[in-house]
Amino acid sequence: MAYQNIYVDREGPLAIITVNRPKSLNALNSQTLRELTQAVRDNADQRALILTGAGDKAFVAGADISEMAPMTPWSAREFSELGHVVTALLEDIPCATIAAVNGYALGGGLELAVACDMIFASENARLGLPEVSLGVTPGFGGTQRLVRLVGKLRAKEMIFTAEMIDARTALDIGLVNAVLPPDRLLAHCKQVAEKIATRGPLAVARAKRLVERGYDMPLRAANRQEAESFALLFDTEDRREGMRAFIEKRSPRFTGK
Ligand code: DAK
Repeated sequence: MAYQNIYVDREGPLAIITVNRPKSLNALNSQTLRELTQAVRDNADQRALILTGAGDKAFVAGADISEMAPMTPWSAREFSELGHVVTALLEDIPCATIAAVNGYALGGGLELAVACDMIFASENARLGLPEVSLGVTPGFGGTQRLVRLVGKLRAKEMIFTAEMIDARTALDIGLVNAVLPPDRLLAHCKQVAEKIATRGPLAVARAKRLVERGYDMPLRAANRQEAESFALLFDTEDRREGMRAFIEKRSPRFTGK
């Protein structure tokens, strides 16, 4: 697929997907959502995937309001589905996903970020769910994922007031992992991604699935699932290599088998 609104850079085990519509602050129209879905799918076998926005002003300033304005309830439903597909995919793929929030992350932009495994923000980032100021609710999972990250009280305040918060406040409420100077953001995300890429790929993928799936399960069932995964990984070459490397005091050479 030739992309018009995003670009993808592969750097060894990492893929960097950049939403590239800086004139509209990287707003997500349906074409961009389709391209993102394709790019995430095509790069799911990389070890880590970084999502960011082009330019120095915005990660993604939300769903494209000019495309949404004339929508009927039916086309709005279809549009919402596109957002749900890409956000669910980000949670389902085995590789780690990192949002590099380099400016505004609003509405659908924040919803995209909170579907990633980690969020790093630049000092100039502003995050929010302004949908109710447009007369709609968040439509790409914002009412659900944000609550799980920051709790009901904070999420409701953000959703009901539609106010943006700055990067420091986002850090204080546990919405981002860390705040970096703008010129250090991408390098930091790459560092974290490269670190993850040195770890056992099957173990990282399993751990991601356990966290995602276990979150909504009763604790006992989730712990049982964890025990089963742990046991299954004992039958892998990576597990043997990881433990052998420790005993031989060298770095492991994981093959994903
Ligand atoms: N969509 C389209 N264009 C956008 C945009 C957006 N979300 N955000 C910015 N732009 C465009 C502006 O219109 C402007 O275009 P020109 O006038 O230059 O042609 C250009 O980007 C630069 O923006 P500004 O001139 O406004 O820049 P400022 O620095 O003054 O302000 C801002 C930056 C981010 C504060 C401001 O642009 C802003 O408030 N933008 C809108 C942010 C927003 O409300 N985002 C949430 C969108 S709603 C659903 C499905 C999906 C959703 C909801 C429901 N269902 C089906 C139920 C999702 C909803 C959303 O994400």
